[in-house]
Amino acid sequence: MTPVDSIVALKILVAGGFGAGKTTLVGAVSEIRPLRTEERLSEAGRPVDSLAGVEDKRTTTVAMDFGRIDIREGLAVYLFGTPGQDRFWFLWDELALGALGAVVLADTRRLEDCFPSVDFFERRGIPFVVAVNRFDGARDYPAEQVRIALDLDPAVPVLFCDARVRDSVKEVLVDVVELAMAGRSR
Ligand SMILES: Nc1nc2c(ncn2[C@@H]2O[C@H](COP(=O)(O)OP(=O)(O)OP(=O)(O)O)[C@@H](O)[C@H]2O)c(=O)[nH]1
Ligand SMILES: [Mg+2]
Repeated sequence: MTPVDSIVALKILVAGGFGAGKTTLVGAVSEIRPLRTEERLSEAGRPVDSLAGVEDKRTTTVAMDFGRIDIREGLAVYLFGTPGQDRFWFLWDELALGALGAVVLADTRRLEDCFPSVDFFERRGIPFVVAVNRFDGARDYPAEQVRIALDLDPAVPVLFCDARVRDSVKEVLVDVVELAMAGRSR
């Protein structure tokens, strides 16, 4: 067993637009019971937050999601999922404190919703990957097209995942961890 003092813990943020699947992703991969802060969506939010594509969605994250996974022995990842609604932007700076990397979850049916997340991490120099969450019925776009649409730096990896599937999410996290570590050793 790895001695406790040699366990490395990394903080990774999971961001992206409203309803992109952030809470789903943290829940799919976490080895502890994830902490959730879901509140019911109200009628008042209907004109503001589009539910196109996720019509069954009943709740939204109002503070954060929290989960943990051991990527390999001695390397733990603490996952912090951000709230998707714009009115919770004030929480982001605090959530981002100490984050070594991030996943920007994208839904190709409304790619523009992840612009603010991309912008946030670019400005703060936090390494991130863009992970396209493959929703059923959404058109598949090649990674290069997603990169162009989001005007991403060539160094930003574009990946594909299913936020509901543990192994798929784990692969994304391994890539973020590698990216974060490469950045730190430079
Ligand atoms: N078909 C499909 N549905 C998904 C997938 N990921 C998430 N969903 C569904 O999409 C809806 C939104 O998922 P959430 O995980 O709540 O999204 P979120 O990004 O946390 O939402 P906010 O916190 O409100 O921004 C839920 O109804 C999920 O069941 C996916 O990969 N495929
Ligand atoms: Mg959520």
